[in-house]
Amino acid sequence: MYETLAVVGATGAVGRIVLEQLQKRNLPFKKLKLLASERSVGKEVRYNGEVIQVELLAPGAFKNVDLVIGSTPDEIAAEFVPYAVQEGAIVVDESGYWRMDPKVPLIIPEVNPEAAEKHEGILASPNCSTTQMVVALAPLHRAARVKRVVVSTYQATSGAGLPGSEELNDSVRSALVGKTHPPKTFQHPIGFNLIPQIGSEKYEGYTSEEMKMVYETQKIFGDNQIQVCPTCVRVPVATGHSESILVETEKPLSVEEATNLFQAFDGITVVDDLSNKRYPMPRDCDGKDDVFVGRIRKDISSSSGIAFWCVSDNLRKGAATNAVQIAELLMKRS
Ligand code: 11C
Repeated sequence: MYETLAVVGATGAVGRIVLEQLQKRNLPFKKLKLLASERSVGKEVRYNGEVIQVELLAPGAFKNVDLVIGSTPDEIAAEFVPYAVQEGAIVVDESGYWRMDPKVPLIIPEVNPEAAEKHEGILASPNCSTTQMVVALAPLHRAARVKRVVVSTYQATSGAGLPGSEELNDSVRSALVGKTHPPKTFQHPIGFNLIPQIGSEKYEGYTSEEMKMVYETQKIFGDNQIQVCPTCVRVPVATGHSESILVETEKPLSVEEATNLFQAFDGITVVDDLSNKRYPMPRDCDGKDDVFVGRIRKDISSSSGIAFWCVSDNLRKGAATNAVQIAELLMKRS
């Protein structure tokens, strides 16, 4: 039984959606505790008609807490997760810190729910750009085994949290009056620009964000043979990551087969009607929980490839929704 649930980082961009999702999905816990850094302590948050005060994230805060959803930067997760587990809680962590730890399952409930059965107190939710791609690839992988993926991302500024969203607004406003807003969160001004760097240099000219897409995809599918070649780009869009994906499968798939597989998969909505100008766009996916797929077409450069376009709200399925679904999975099994 999970009677007491704690949300860490409840006042952040993702934390707020975690609370919204908990209500929407009506998770069966009895008591909710909200934890955050000193800056947010004492803030009042409304939940299901109740007012809850934010408490300090510190050792001792997890006594009598059964389940935690953590939505914090990596360095905070590195510190609080071990003491939360020591105090007896199970933690669903959204940060990048624990994902590749061999003892920590990395879960997308529609894709690998069985991995949640074996854990030592920590379960991780993947990076937003990985999650939407893996949800989209999952039905193709089950039917025809994915061999290779070439992906280019068009990632929204809210991926960098509230400071990223503010910097987009400031940067666009400045550019409109012929000025340059000095960038702080991003490497360059983001208004009317694209930045082909997310994260720091990590491996052979690929960034940390790009390598997350490689390693996390292999871990979730449990298949280190899947080859992923990513290019991650920050774009001046507030919410909703888009991805251009080219996938090669062991068994070739027709466009019709791929479309049927996407349509039958829980969590995917297909929007694909080029002649009527219908395809997924970030502005239509903002605030929705599904992964949207469109522009499904044959790879005209090879015999075993399918190309498609994939959009999802990075704060929802890419973060809050997936974490709440993991919590829901644990609760259903208890
Ligand atoms: C971005 N994907 O768009 C990043 C944000 O590992 O959870 C999420 C980073 C992570 O900037």
